[in-house]
Amino acid sequence: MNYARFLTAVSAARKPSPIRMLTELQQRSPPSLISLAAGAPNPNTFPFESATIKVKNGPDVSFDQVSMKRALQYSASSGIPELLTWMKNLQKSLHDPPTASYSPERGQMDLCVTTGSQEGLCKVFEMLVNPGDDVLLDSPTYPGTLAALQPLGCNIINVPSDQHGMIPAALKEVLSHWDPSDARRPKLLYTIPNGGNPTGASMTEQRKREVYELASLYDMLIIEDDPYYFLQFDKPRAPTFLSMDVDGRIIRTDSFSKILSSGLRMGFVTGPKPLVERVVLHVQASTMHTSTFTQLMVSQLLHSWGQDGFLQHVDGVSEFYRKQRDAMISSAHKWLTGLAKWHSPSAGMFLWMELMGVSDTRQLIMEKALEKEVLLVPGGVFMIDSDEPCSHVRAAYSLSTPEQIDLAFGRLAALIKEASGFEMNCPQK
Ligand code: 09M
Repeated sequence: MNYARFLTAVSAARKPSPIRMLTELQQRSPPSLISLAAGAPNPNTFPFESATIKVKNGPDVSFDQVSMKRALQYSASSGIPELLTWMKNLQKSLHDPPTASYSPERGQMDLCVTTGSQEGLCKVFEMLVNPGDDVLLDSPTYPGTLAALQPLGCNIINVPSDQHGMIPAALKEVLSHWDPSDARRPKLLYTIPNGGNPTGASMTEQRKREVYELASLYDMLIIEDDPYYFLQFDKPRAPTFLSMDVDGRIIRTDSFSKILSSGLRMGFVTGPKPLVERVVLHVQASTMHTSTFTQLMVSQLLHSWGQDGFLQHVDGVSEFYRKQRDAMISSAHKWLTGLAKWHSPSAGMFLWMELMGVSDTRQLIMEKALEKEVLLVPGGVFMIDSDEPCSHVRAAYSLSTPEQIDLAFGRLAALIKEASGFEMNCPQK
């Protein structure tokens, strides 16, 4: 693949910092090396000495005086080596990416740590999107994506989707406006393949294969934003775009937010080396690196669990959300039959509902819902054009108990009855 074709001028102009290169060299050298090179502070002056973090059902994560000094110091922009190695092995065993054995120029699988997948996504978009570029995605989508993309001045094109995500035939139809050799054809497609935010939709393997084939035909990159990968309720988990990536055109963002901690802010970008390197250069120029302390904390945990322990943990997490999903669906049947329409999600944390007789949910939620003590996200915030009326809402089943969910849907039912009755009496609305 010719990766240079995809880069913005800003990304192509990024150069490694000579000082950071020396620092990284030093970190790989024996302790006998005397370095007067790095401008790192002396950790002996720092106030923190050691730490022990209790882990549920497992050995403590502990920092003695030596490891604490490392945790409090600058580290490599791509991530600490032992965490990168652990994650690379995980990606290989979960996705077996064809690119793992490629040469770097052909798009060898590489990986870097980011401060949440949001940082990865934002930097990937800034690497690839020029003003005026066409970017394809299936709307409604995650507002954090729109917030990162829209200021870049691109033209976002919606690819129709249903409860199984992006529809390949619809993508084919959208792409038919260009010849596969047209220099102005779209370069980029973004999708959330599992437990989509906000729709809860999950793509089938067949759809992914068809979308990948179209991306190959038009030589597009695919951004696979998959924070809900481990929150799939049916096993085996669906094969990922990364697992199909014979060309080296997949950039995958993973997140620890839904399985280890959202506040620690840790995510990963996996993709072709020439592109991951550009993301790392951007990290180097902005945050420098994700917190060394949190990386070491997570790395210690993962090494003590091993892959089996990690997979056991995420299975427990997905089992929790499956029960929450079941509770929400059963309350939806009880209270919202005839008032709303929905598809039961097979992954993630969200139920996407169309409220019948409500043409736009924004006013309903912003003004009336609080009065009734129930809060949901109005669907408009997930749309490319947020001013378009939208009759959907997003309900998260992550935080509330089944009892609270039931109570909330009772309140929502009263709200819909009131609002739809009102709309029927006011046909001009
Ligand atoms: N709501 C997300 N989604 C969200 C949300 C959030 C505060 C976050 C998709 O933590 P990260 O950076 O790894 O996750 C970013 C991310 C990327 N991609 C599809 C996501 O859903 C996180 C944070 C308050 C509300 C939030 O509502 O949906």
